[in-house]
Amino acid sequence: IQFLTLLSLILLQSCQEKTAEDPIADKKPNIIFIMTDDHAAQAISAYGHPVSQLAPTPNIDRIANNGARFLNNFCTNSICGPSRAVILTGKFSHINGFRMNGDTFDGSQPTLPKYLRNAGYNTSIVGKWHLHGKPEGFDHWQILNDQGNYYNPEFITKSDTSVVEGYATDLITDMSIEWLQNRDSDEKKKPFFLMVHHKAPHRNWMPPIRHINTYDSIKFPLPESFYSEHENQLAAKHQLQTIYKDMYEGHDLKMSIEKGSDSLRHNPWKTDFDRMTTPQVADWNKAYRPKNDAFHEADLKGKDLAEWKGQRYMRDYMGTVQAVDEGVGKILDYLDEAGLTENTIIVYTTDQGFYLGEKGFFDKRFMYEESLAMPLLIQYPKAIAKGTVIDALTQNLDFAPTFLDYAGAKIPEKMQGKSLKPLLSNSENNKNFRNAIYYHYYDFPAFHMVKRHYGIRTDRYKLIHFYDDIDEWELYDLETDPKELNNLYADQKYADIQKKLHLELEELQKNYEVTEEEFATTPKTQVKKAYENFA
Ligand code: SGN
Ligand code: CA
Repeated sequence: IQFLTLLSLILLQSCQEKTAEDPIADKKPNIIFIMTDDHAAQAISAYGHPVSQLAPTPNIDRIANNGARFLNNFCTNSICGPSRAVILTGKFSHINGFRMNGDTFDGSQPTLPKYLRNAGYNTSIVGKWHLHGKPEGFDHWQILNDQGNYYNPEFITKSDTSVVEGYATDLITDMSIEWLQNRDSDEKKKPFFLMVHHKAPHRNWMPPIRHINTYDSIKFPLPESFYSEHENQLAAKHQLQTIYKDMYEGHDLKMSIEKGSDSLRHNPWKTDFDRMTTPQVADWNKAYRPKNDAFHEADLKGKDLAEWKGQRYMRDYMGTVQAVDEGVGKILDYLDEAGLTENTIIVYTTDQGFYLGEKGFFDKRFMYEESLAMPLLIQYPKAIAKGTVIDALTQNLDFAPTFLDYAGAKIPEKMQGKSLKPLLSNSENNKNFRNAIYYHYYDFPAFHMVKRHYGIRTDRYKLIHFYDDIDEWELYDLETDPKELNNLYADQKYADIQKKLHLELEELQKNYEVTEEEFATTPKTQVKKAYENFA
């Protein structure tokens, strides 16, 4: 007994010492949530895809190296506003009510910033909001007007709306750091929750002046499926988001009308360029004029022209990504200097995945891998081991429960996601986390004309139903066909798997409270008109 008493005294003392040594042991973590718009995992070097190795993102990779990299993180609805609404509520689109970009977010509902504020957090959002209406639950907000612009964007605050001169990515980074620096002494007593929401690398991919020429000498490998004919993929056949067919030659590809001119070809939304200052325009034209002149001289046709467009797209896209990466580096450095790194959870993600020429596409929306996947990197030195790799099936639905869990707050039962904390602390096995994910995209008829669809993805298979003006099922075996080019639906060899997936899909819909109302269709005349409008 004496020995045991001695032992427990030693143990008690070592615990006390540990607390004394570590003054932040009981402190709630700060949370910085950095989210870009349309950043393909293929363009983040931590994910190892070949194109990213030619345009690395060393600062974003710091988060992966310091913490965890998720390999199977997905959105529930691959489009901007809906993804943001899922992140704020921890609920699917059909529950939070924001199904497509034109909807207005019901700000009166309970949200992550409101819960965190109740848990004692100082809350802030800087950058893209895109949910219409004003942000609620934030002590401070400074948001882009609607989609926002790359150059000299308009910012809305509680007190006014004004144009701020500069480049959006740099402005959002600096405003975020300024907010951290300028918190008053009362606010500094609280942990913070800061959402840094970039516009980049969203269309129309305007790089900062310092990166207009960064990738000129790089030839990015274009995906094998660049010229896919979408065999047995009816919805893919009818989309309007093919790089070499649907990109606007002026607005998107910055192609001039003729040699020696700076005037752009098709450029329907002039405000992206017209808002630039005279010096910005001069620098811009100085960089693009020689490249465009060389293009005119080459007089490209057919596949050569398509590939030139692919390269111009990649170079501009990667240029916008470089500025994001620099901004992430600046924030990480600031946290280091301010001694905040140890007690801050830093997340890097994007609102949905994106196409860099796979299947010939740009944009997102489809339940195919590139647009379904959301890169997700999380560091928290106190609780996440360096170099952690997580292959569990996770979703943006899980973010809100995760942050509440780390904040020591109760996770509301109505939230439909699950905390990722057990995965990150290695206490739950990846395989047991979730059997399958559910997806539903609604935004049709709309820009790019991707038809409505819903589906299920397991660790190996994917079943999708495209509906509205069509009624088509697609089935993929991701192990044998990771690029999803071979639709196996109705293939007898897969009959059992297909049946099982149908049952699992129904089960998910039941569990997530999906009702018949979610499958409404559009009058045929309206669809026809939209195809004409967007063509
Ligand atoms: C804009 C873009 C589209 C894009 C949607 C939705 N056109 O309309 O290409 O799909 O936003 O993007 S643009 O020429 O105006 O940029 S989202 O990320 O906001 O959902
Ligand atoms: Ca987006």
